Amino acid sequence: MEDVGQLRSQLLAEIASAGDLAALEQVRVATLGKKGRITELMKSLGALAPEARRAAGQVLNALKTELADAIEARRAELERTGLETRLATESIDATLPARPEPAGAIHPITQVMAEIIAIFGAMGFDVLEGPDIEDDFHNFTALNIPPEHPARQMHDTFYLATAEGASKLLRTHTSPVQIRAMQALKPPYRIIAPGRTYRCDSDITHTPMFHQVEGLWLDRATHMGHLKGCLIDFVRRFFEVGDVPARFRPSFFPFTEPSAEMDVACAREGGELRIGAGGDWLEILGCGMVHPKVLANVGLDPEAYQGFAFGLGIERAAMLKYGIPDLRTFFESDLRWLRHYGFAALDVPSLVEGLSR
Ligand code: 2U9
Repeated sequence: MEDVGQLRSQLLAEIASAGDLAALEQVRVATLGKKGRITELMKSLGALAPEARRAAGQVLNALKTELADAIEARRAELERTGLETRLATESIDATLPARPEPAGAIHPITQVMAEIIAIFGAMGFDVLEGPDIEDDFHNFTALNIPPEHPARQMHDTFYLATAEGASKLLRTHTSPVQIRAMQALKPPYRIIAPGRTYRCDSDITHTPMFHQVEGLWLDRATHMGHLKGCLIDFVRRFFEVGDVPARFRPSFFPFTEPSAEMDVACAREGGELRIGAGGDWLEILGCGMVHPKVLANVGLDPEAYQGFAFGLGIERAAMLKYGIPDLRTFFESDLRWLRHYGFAALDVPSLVEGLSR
């Protein structure tokens, strides 16, 4: 017991003199750890006679508790003085400016979509959105593309498996947005539908997901002249050219009659494309007068209403305007590409009331 008294004084002194948390931990392990002094003593109790074992056990247990408490108290003290030291010696300069955030960039798709919306918005078009997952009626049938129509092959469609059997699909164009609008609204209206579209197609000039803006102007007497004026105005503003020779080439779409593709004059000079003048033509978009059958399909009287529609690919528009050579890079998520072709946030499109006015 005398030895125990001495050991107690010694260990309490070691605990009190531990100068930091690491030194205290060393003392704890050497005292109460698996091979610590107290632990070893506890193990040696087995050799004693039962009476002596009980008495010594009580003393050692009390000592163990006392030492554990002392270690805890010292730990709390060291933590508190450590914090006080840091508060006394370290300082924060609250007047320093914030570190600059890594600057993000607006993706060219987002930028061009905003530019197109700004131009048509200024002409009085409203922006509408619809679901990416569509049904056969809104994506095909209502647009005068019945089940066996060869035009369905123009759209390599992603079909979704459904329990009901009625197939759902990823919209192959944004036209179903206009169909939904025509079912819900009473003409006259001017609407554009920008958004993601999907076709099962993948090569240098096709990605399975791409973006379109389609437009629809429906009234009682909207005609081909309105179509031409509106789209020529759009092209001038979008490409920021004062004037641009344009031509409307007859074409075919099941949902428009007549249908046309719009070309603008351009010049190709040493790999550079200049839009607005020159001896070459560049296809920009498709358009036409809404087919009477499409009007009838949504319950409108084709004798009472008529209007024009158009559609253009946003990636293609971005490539032409900003000289981006490869379609697939739009979706590779390469930050170096985005830093090169992206736009600063709040970079207002130099548009709407810009050069062409
Ligand atoms: C309704 C009626 C008519 C939308 C139109 C086009 C012509 C067209 C293509 C351009 C490039 C799609 O992205 S692209 O491959 N679009 O050429 N789109 S007319 O006509 C409509 C739409 C909705 C109710």
